[in-house]
Amino acid sequence: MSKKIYFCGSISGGQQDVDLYGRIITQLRAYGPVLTDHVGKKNVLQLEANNSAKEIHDRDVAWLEECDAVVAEVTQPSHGVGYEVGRAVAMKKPILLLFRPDSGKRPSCMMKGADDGSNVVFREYVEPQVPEILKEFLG
Ligand code: 6K6
Repeated sequence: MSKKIYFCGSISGGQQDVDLYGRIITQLRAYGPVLTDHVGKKNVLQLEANNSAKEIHDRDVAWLEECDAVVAEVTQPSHGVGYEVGRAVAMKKPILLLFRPDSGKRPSCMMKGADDGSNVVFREYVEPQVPEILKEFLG
């Protein structure tokens, strides 16, 4: 069954992982439309330049309401991603939080600790594991 997927990844928090986001989004498309595929594009700031912060916020919250599942790459800390995950938890959406320990970063307890063993899943991973992790979560 096709699912509408909301992908979260850092933009203002730093775009160093944008190519990885793009590769994850490409794999997510096998499960359904990705509402936020601009997050995986290097030129997202140009693509969104005609939208105000208010327009982006309100559109993204509406997409969160609309989606069937949220996948967030949380290795690169980002206020926006943390906010989206918090809103999605409150909406009781199925949420997959992906974190790369080999980044040398420490995961936020508010991401790792959000794992409830059912609706919210926090997964440490290396990139070759992405297909099996997505299959388990969305398949
Ligand atoms: C235009 C001018 C300045 O910034 C822009 C474009 N900004 C955004 N466009 C689209 N989505 C955004 C933008 N800023 C944040 N988001 C949403 O929050 C995305 O869905 C990301 O998952 C997340 C990134 O948050 P930050 O705090 O790292 O930007």
